[in-house]
Amino acid sequence: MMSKCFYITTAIDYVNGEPHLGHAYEKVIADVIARARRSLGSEVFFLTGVDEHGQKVQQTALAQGKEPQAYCDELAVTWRSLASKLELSINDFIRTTDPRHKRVVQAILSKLNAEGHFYKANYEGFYSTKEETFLTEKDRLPDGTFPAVYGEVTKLVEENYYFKLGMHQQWLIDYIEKNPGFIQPDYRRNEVLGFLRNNQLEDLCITRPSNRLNWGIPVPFDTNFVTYVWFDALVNYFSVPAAQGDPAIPPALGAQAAEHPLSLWPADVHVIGKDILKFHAVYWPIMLKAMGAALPRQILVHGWWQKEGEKLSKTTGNVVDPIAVINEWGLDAFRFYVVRELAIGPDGNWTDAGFQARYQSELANGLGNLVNRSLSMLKRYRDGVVPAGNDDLREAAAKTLESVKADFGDNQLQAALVDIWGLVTQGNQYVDRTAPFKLAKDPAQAKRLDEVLYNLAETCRILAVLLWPFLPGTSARIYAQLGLSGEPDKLSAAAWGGLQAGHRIGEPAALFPRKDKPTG
Ligand code: ME8
Repeated sequence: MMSKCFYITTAIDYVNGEPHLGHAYEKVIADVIARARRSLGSEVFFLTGVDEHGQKVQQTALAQGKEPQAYCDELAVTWRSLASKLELSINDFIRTTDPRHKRVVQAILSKLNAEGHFYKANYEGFYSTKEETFLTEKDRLPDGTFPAVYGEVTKLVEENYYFKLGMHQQWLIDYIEKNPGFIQPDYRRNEVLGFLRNNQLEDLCITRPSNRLNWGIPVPFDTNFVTYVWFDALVNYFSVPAAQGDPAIPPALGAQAAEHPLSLWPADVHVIGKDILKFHAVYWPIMLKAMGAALPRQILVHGWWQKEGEKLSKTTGNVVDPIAVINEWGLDAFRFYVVRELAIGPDGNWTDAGFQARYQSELANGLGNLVNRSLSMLKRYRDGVVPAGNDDLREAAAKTLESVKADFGDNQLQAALVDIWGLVTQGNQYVDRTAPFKLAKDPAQAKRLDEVLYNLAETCRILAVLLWPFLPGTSARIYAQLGLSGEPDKLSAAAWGGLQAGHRIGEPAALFPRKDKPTG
């Protein structure tokens, strides 16, 4: 029997955008969730990728004298390398120009068209190329202009296909009301409900005439049109399961035969930013309903980052380059800061001073110091050989494990780090309280020193296991310094008493070297 994977996705980034802190943050939180679920024992499928079609890509490619496909191929390399720089444990990387994706979009369009979900109509109005969206009089500012976010707005008259979205409005309201976990956090769910209750849902224009835009997926039943970018992009979550031969996806929706089919759909979590909530919480569920497919179990909405209290902006130079931070401070310092600083939901503010303060106090002086002094003392006083077991810190470790387990189940990543650092602090306080350096001077205290050294080494081992989803590199280094083989990737290994008397540890080394200079 094929068991259902825990299937988690991120938004697919616009390929022509600049990879920045916000993109890296979203991918890191999704990676931590994916690893946390693996640590809990689930089989996980983690998907990310890039969104490649649309007018902006077509225009920029043309301006650079390139074919859009060649232009996208170059950019996709940058995005893939960001994914590897962040050590994302992804199982696949989708590009919306992949043939496996295009055929699923086309299969869905054909089926929905055959079943009467579309109609053709004339549209007359305003269009923002920058946001790839139609605007109405309601979008104008009091002075009659359109907000700057829309860029240049042009007047258009054109014929297009429309998807009958409006008729599903009440169904969607009922669904969201009955399924409180569907959109999280709660205030985002309330925002969607408020929008749906107070506005008449308009039908969705799902095509663009190919004489205006040809960088898109051709509409299979009318080649004068290409597919609207969002109807194309959202389907990525579905086209990968279809390509993996998922039995939940019927052939009419593009399922392919696969030698080793995977059971993925419905997605367990779509991780997205707050700006694309409407697309995921309104359009996507209605598309799936029309397709006769199950809805994703959760849309998990994160907030937006600023830097030093200002909007991230390439033009003003107010940016955080995740790659530069990682090169200077290490990947785990970056992963730690973003997850510890910001819960999934509210907006966040990156400050260089805050980053350095957390590095110094929580990583270097907190975790790094605990592991380094615990293992160095074991090396110095007992030649690196683990003494017989003792239970001073057993209860503290067990309590931490229970809270972390619960946090993982609720995707409460920041809370899990707070809980784990509770144990780090207890470990450091235990060193101060028991003063092993004094015990070592008194031969009559040899047994007590054994007990203390055991508690410290075992706590370090458990910390490695608890930290694996967040700081996989650090966690592997702690394991190696403890002389343990294998990966600390299963939470079940965090039960007290794993270190055996007589085991010889490896070489202690600083996990987070002290840094005195500011970020550049
Ligand atoms: O919207 N802080 O792509 P995108 C946090 N292609 N997150 C941020 C952010 C910030 N300052 N800026 C952007 C798209 N993001 C579409 C998605 S999904 C089927 C198609 C997040 O490259 C943003 O909220 O503009 C989104 O979730 C992701 O980065 C990609 O944004």
